[in-house]
Amino acid sequence: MEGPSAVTVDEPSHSAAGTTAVVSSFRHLLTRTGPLRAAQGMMGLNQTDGFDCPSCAWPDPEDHRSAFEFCENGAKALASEITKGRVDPAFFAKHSIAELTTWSDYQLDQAGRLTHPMVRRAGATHYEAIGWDEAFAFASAEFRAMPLADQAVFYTSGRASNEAAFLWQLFARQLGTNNLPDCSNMCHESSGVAMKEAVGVGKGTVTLDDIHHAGMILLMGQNPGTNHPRMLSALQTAVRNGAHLVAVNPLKEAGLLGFKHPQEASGVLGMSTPLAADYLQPVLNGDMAFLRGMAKTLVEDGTVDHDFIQAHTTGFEVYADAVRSQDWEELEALSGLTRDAMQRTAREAGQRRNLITCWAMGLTQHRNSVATLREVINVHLLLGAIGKPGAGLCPVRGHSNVQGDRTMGIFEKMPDSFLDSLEEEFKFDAPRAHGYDTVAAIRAMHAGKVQIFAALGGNFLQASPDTEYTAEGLGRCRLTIQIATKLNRSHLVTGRSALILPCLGRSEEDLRAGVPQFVTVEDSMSMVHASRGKLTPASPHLMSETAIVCGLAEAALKGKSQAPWQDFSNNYDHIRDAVERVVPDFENFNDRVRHPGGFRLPNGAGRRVWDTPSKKAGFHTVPVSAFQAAPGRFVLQTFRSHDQFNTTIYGLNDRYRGIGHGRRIIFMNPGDMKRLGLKPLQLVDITSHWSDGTRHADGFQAIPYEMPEGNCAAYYPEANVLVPIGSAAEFSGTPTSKSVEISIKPS
Ligand SMILES: Nc1nc2c(c(=O)[nH]1)N[C@H]1C(S)=C(S)[C@@H](COP(=O)(O)OP(=O)(O)OC[C@H]3O[C@@H](n4cnc5c(=O)[nH]c(N)nc54)[C@H](O)[C@@H]3O)O[C@H]1N2
Ligand SMILES: Nc1nc2c(c(=O)[nH]1)N[C@H]1C(S)=C(S)[C@@H](COP(=O)(O)OP(=O)(O)OC[C@H]3O[C@@H](n4cnc5c(=O)[nH]c(N)nc54)[C@H](O)[C@@H]3O)O[C@H]1N2
Ligand SMILES: [Mo]
Repeated sequence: MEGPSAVTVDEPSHSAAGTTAVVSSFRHLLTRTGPLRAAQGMMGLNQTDGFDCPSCAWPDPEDHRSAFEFCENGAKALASEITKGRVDPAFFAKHSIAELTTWSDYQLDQAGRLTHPMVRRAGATHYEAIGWDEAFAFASAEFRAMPLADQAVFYTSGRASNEAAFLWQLFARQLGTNNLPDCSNMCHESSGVAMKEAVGVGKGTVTLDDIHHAGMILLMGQNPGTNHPRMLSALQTAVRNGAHLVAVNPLKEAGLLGFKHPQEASGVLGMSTPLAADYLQPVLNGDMAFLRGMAKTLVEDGTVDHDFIQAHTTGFEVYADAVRSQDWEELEALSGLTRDAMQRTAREAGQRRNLITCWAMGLTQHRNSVATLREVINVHLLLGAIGKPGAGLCPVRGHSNVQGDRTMGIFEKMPDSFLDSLEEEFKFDAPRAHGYDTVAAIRAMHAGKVQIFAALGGNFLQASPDTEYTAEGLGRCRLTIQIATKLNRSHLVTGRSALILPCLGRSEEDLRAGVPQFVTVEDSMSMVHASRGKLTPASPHLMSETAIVCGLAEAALKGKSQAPWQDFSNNYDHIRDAVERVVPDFENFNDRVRHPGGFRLPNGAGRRVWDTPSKKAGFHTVPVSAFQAAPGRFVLQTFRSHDQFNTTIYGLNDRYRGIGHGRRIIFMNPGDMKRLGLKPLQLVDITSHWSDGTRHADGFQAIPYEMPEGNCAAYYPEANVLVPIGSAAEFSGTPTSKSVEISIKPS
């Protein structure tokens, strides 16, 4: 049941997981598939001879995997993939595209798995079935008719395997374009930019063992109870080993407060391990000021690590001067936190030394995100808390293989060294001009500069900012191609013609010429390992992502490419051999990845080797900033409920926050609601404000929730219509999904 009258509100929880989570996992699996398939699926999840969980990128423990190495939300992701429902040619004959656009994202996901390649011919009201060869020929005719290679855009979502991603970027570059936007542009791009500049590597520097042995962990802008539930057992171990956890989040999130381990007796009995020893609630985007306050304390107390700073860094003096002259009133006003809170946190870190900072979208999706993350790094450099056991930087990645896709070359501006190796391996001239990132791609589509939009997974329309603007852009393409497992809104808002190319999911057996294949992925801590699907595919007509990319590329590049697409398609070892020759650090790839658990890619900063122009780690000094709304307006963040994976909506509840049966909700500070004269659950209309005009989302229900005054929260993707296309983070281009200026009025 959906709709305003159905929504229920309860007290938020004070801890995450426990047996309720286990019950919820089984319920999702059993209601969506048969008991046998559910059991088979769960047995394969995250085992060394099984498949990688299709949910988040948190790493698997190396030594002590339990028989059920998964979490509630991993089980939901699996249930959504192995569901009984089927979206087949009869489904498309029954439902016109116009009709399907009226379905909610939840209903679209519930419809089930795509079974056949489908085509929407120009002017058609319905999709119709098409054979694979004909589909490849259809696409290839459009590619060949396209005047310029840069009129094609190749999007990638972070669930694609390394093998599929490597071939996808090869296809794009052999066609002649670097237009390779990906979900990372909307996700951790700010982390990559800040870290690459400061410490020479765009990836996290810690291992799971470091987390277990940290002295102190700062958890900033992240909701692990929902989005990285397996992280909670690592945090529990850290706490038991004596770590001091500090949560920094405008909202009190259950998973940061406590954890009931579902596989321990105490957890089953409902006893929770307290996690955060200190819980700080800054205003949205107040983090940079908070971190500057920590830095000021460390510098003024003289508790910085002078030896480390001397040996390993540049820019300390300028930075130290700036933090000394910074006044506390400004930091308090911008962060919404007290001087005492900043000093307390800094002094704890100064004593414990071994600091790990974990962060996710609460830090990366703001205008000043790169500067904020440089401030995280500044604090670590002051403490020498990087490149030693139990200390370092931990951007917690989203999609299960988003980090691997980037390693494989999914990036609109790969370095020349990569392009040189690619050219040598495949004997062609790789394009050198940078391509479009996500926002640039949307703008180009809107301006009519894109003829073909092709997506390797994902839901570009719903994930992107400014839904209506993006929809108009997609509508201006000649052809849109979607390689996907499940039906979503990006399949319904199409170019003049459209293809849906249905692929195998992670959990499904991938046979090529009768031989089972496996693929590889890289997790948030740079572990590369194999993933082998086990289950019978949802339909005999599905192809693997890898084989689909080969089919498309071979047809579209005929005469232009000497790459052995057939060999790649028949045996993925050939792809890995090519990766080994092109991508650094993949020596003996095929051998090493066959070892249980795989191997870890080296990380310079993790060993205090700085791959920066100065060969040192860099302090960064810029004025403190925070996004503030005009008087009478609010700052809105768009975030995830407990029942979704990005744009895939598994259910309509948000259990830990106490919300049932609804998603068109805006969480508000209770005092703000009073001032606007709003009652709980009252309907409101929201307007967002940006220099290029206003955007509207009507009929949201206001719910009082403990958070700083002036701040609000609403669910992604429902609130994406409000995120302005023009509002992107400086230096990383990430849409500012966590700081949208809005006004609210009763409906
Ligand atoms: N089950 C499930 N798992 C997922 C996903 C999913 O949708 N569902 N998505 C995956 C993906 S792609 C990603 S990127 C990750 C996302 O993981 P998260 O980043 O945890 O996801 P969000 O829901 O966007 O949560 C943002 C959190 O940051 C806080 N926050 C917002 N703004 C600020 C701020 O300015 N400062 C601070 N300090 N905190 C702030 C919010 O209150 C919220 O707790 O999860 C991954 N895992
Ligand atoms: N307002 C707002 N917008 C956001 C965010 C936010 O916090 N707020 N978060 C951003 C973030 S962090 C991210 S990562 C992006 C996510 O952006 P995307 O990665 O584009 O979106 P997803 O919802 O993860 O994609 C789901 C679709 O992927 C397809 N799929 C699932 N599994 C597979 C598979 O194995 N293979 C293939 N080929 N397809 C598959 C299914 O068809 C499914 O419908 O959204 C961003 N957008
Ligand atoms: Mo993400």
